[in-house]
Amino acid sequence: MSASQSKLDAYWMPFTANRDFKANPRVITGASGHYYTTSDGTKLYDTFSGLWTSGVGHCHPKIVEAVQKQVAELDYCMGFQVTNNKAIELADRVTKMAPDGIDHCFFTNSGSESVDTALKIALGYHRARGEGSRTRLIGRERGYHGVNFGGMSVGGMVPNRKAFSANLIPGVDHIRHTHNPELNAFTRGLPAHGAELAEDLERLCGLHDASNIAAVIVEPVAGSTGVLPPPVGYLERLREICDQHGILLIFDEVIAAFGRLGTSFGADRFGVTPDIITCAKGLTNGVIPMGAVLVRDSVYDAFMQGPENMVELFHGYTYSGHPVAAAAGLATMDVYDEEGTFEQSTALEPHFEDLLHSFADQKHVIDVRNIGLMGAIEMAPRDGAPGARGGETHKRCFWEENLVIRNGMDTLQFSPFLNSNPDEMAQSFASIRRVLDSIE
Ligand code: PXG
Ligand code: PLP
Repeated sequence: MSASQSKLDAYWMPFTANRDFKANPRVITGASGHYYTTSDGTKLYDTFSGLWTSGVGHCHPKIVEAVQKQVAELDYCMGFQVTNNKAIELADRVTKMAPDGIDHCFFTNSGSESVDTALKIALGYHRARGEGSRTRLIGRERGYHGVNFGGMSVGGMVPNRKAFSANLIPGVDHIRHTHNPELNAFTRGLPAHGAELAEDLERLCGLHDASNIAAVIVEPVAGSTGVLPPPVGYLERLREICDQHGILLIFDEVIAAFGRLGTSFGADRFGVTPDIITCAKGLTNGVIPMGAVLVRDSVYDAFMQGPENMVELFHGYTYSGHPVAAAAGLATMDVYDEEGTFEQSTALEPHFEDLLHSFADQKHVIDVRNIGLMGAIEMAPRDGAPGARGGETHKRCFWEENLVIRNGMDTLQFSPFLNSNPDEMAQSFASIRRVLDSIE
């Protein structure tokens, strides 16, 4: 083992095949705009804008400057019983962007923490209103809600759950996922078939009685499990059923929020307003870890009862509302406004869609899906070796085409920069085509 390899051995990498990676590491040492650089100075185009995080590009000068200034001015301050000016400003800013009636914001440090916070808020809300029997939480198959125990339990990603099966939180059910390639393969935008799958929520109301159900959590577009846009009418129907039965609807917008769908929130794109929105990633352009849970007034107000000297929600993180993260968030919101980032995203969508769907007749490709600047090209798995084709594509793009792409098994996922240059975007897909042309 070389010296540099043994040093690498200390680092247990997240969601990575560690031994395979360490045999031939792919290490990034810098970034600027739409490119990463490696230690030998190679520039790599980033087709995933970080990990769905960095919509306005890496090391954006305005955000870098705001973070540098803030860290020298107020590095940290406790968030319990006192707070800082930047957290206050960011909560105000983000709730003003949110759909009408969603006027309160609780800060976390990640998407996973946002999800677990949202689930606790949902349970606390019903209890505060005297409906403490509402304890059941409903997720959806093929949902991803992070890796903490609550989010993993309502999530529907089998590999993430299977090793922890006996320890998932109790009282959770799942409605069926909406992915139906037999009817919907190669759809541009929202699939026509599947709105009726929302009725699965009615089935669970019938099974448990709605008086026992607290909340339903879904991603408006399932991201990590391969970009699954909601069927036409599906989210509307979920909203109706929730209203009918007093169930809270949570949209997990860790990916969808902040321009990924061309709007401030996925809720705006689909015209369906949930009761709670979770977000992270684009909140700070990925520069400093931060997440948030945005709630309707009626949810917040339910907690603001009882003696005024008492803590209303026994929950919070050491770094909730961290001033440096909040400063990064404020600068990110400034950039979104000043550069018209969400309009840029909307303008790029047809170009991105055409590029993706030009792979429809590529060998191995069995489906192409997209909405906003979220896209997926799904390849058939090799016989007896699921994931091998996608993994090889990832590595060959990196080594041969100087391109960072993301694969989930044999599905290539794309999260282009919201301010991508259309020519660079086209070149990145030409590189991927060269690789796919020669892959078995
Ligand atoms: N909810 C959703 C909808 C997400 O997409 C999380 C929660 C968890 O966020 P944190 O910040 O705790 O990771 C996410 C995160 C992928 C990929 O390949 C997506 C995520 C994370 C890792 C990989 O699509 N999304
Ligand atoms: N574990 C211990 C021993 C702690 O003292 C704390 C916080 O004070 C935590 C875990 C939670 O850490 P955080 O607030 O950063 O999530």
